[in-house]
Amino acid sequence: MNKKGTKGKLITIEGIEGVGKTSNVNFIAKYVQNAGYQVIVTREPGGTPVAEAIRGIILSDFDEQMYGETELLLLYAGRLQHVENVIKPALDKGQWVVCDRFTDATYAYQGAGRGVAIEKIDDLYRWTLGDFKPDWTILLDAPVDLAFERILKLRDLDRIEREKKGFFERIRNQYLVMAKRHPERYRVVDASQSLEDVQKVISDIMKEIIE
Ligand code: Z5A
Repeated sequence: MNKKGTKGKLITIEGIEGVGKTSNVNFIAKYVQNAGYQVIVTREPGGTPVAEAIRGIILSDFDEQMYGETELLLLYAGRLQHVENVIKPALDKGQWVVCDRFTDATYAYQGAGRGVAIEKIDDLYRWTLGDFKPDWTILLDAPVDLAFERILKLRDLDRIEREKKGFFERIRNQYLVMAKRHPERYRVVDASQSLEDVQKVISDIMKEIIE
């Protein structure tokens, strides 16, 4: 519990690569902090030493095909470590947690992107996390071409990012479907605007979340 006598809340930030998740996690955390709460920023895949090592495997190139199901199992091994060792203890202490990607990324990337059956993802979710879920999810949405234009100015693409455009179109679409399905926790931001404008919209959302 925090000073206000409440448990913390989990805010996840989602979207395809290049939409500005990393650019906005600290902005969101600052907002929470200014409202008087302690906050931690974390990410997936990753967030603990074991989960960061698993992230290394997920994003690396191997001279062997990696199946969508393999990615799924690796992601959930890391996620269990992350939720049990970092996220839940922080929430129990009353801290807020801002996480760059979380469970919805698996439905988007491994489900819609790789074509892994949703039932398999649901089963693993239930088995590892039960009914644990984010309190709020901020989806940064932008066209695939624009998002990749931003990324390509910065760095080389990793194993997953070298997939074809259709892969990312399916992922973007799946995120929008989930946002429609869960309006109580999703807020969608048009991430094709300038960073300043994106952050104005995020501030309005944070106001709603905090109050
Ligand atoms: N993955 C998965 O498959 N399944 C899962 O369940 C999970 C993850 C959890 C993790 O990569 C990979 O793991 C990811 C999905 C997969 N795919 N791949 N590969 P990551 O954690 O490194 O995530 P990422 O999406 O690749 O991060 P990113 O490349 O850092 O993108 P971003 O965080 O959304 O964008 P950014 O770094 O904040 O911004 C990119 C550039 O755009 C930068 O120069 C900014 O200054 C600029 N930017 C940001 N916003 C704007 C606006 N509004 N206007 C102009 N320029 C902007």
